[in-house]
Amino acid sequence: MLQKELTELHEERALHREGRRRRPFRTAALVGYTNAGKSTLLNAMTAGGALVENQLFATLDPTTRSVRLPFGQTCLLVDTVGFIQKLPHELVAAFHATLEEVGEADLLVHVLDASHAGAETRLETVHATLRELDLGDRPLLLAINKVDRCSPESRRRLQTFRPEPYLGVVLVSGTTGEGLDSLKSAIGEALARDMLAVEATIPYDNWQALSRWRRYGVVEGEEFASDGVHVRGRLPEAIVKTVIGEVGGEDPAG
Ligand SMILES: Nc1nc2c(ncn2[C@@H]2O[C@H](COP(=O)(O)OP(=O)(O)OP(=O)(O)O)[C@@H](O)[C@H]2O)c(=O)[nH]1
Ligand SMILES: [Mg+2]
Repeated sequence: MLQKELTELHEERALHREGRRRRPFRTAALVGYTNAGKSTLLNAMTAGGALVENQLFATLDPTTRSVRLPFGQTCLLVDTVGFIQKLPHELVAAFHATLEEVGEADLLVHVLDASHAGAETRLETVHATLRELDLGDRPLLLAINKVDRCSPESRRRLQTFRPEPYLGVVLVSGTTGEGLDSLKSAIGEALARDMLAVEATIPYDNWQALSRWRRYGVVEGEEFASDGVHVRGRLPEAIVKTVIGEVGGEDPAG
C-alpha cells in the first residue's frame, strides 16, 4: 500500500512539474517567517492591495499578482502565510493552501527580517521547513528586508552575506522602496535560468510575436534588418513554437 502511495505521489509531482513547464508565466513565491514583510514587499513591487498588518498571520490566503520585471518580462508573484516552528491548529488549512502555491512556484524568494534579533536562526528554520516540504532544491533568492532599520555596520555586514544555496542576496525595504528594482532584476535573472536561449528573425508583420517574447521571456538584443527584427534572448520552452513559429527560429542551446 505504501509503495502504491509513493508511486502516486511521485506521479502527482511529475504532473505538477510538467504543468509548471507548460505555463507561459513563471511564478515566484515569497516565503519566510510571519511579519518578515512579505505582503508589504508584494504590494510595493506590484502596487496592489494585499493585506498588510502587524499581527500574527496577517495573510491567511495566498495572493497572486503579476509584476513587470526589467526587460519587460512579466512574472506572477505569490504571497504566502508565514512559516513558524509550531503552527496553531486552526491555521493548518490556510497553511496547506499556501503550500500548494509554494509547490507550484518556479522560484522561492525568502524574505528575512533584518531587524529581528534571531535572523540567522530563522534562516535555518525556513531552510529546514523547505527541506521537510521537499522544496529544498527549488531555486532560492534571499531578500533581506527592513534594511531601513539596520545600522550602517550591520548593513555593511549584510552586503557581503552570501549564504548557500541562494542564487542571490538583495537588501530591500518594503516601506522605503529601497532595493526593489534590484530584487526584480534578480527575480528576472533567476527565472530566465531554465529558459532556452533562442535567436530568431521576426518579420515586421508579426509584431505580436515580439510582444509575446517580451512578455513571457527575455529579449537580450534586437537589430532591425531588411527582413525583420533579429532577436536574441530567452524563452520558456513551452512557448518557443508559438512565439517564433516553426520557421525562422534557431535554438543555439539545442
Ligand atoms: N521598517 C520596516 N517595516 C516593514 C518593512 N516591511 C514590512 N514592514 C512592517 O512589518 C510588519 C509586517 O509586515 P507584513 O508585510 O504584514 O508581513 P508578512 O511577512 O506578510 O506577515 P504574514 O502575512 O503574517 O506572514 C508591518 O507592520 C509592516 O509595516 C520594511 O522594509 N521596513
Ligand atoms: Mg502577509
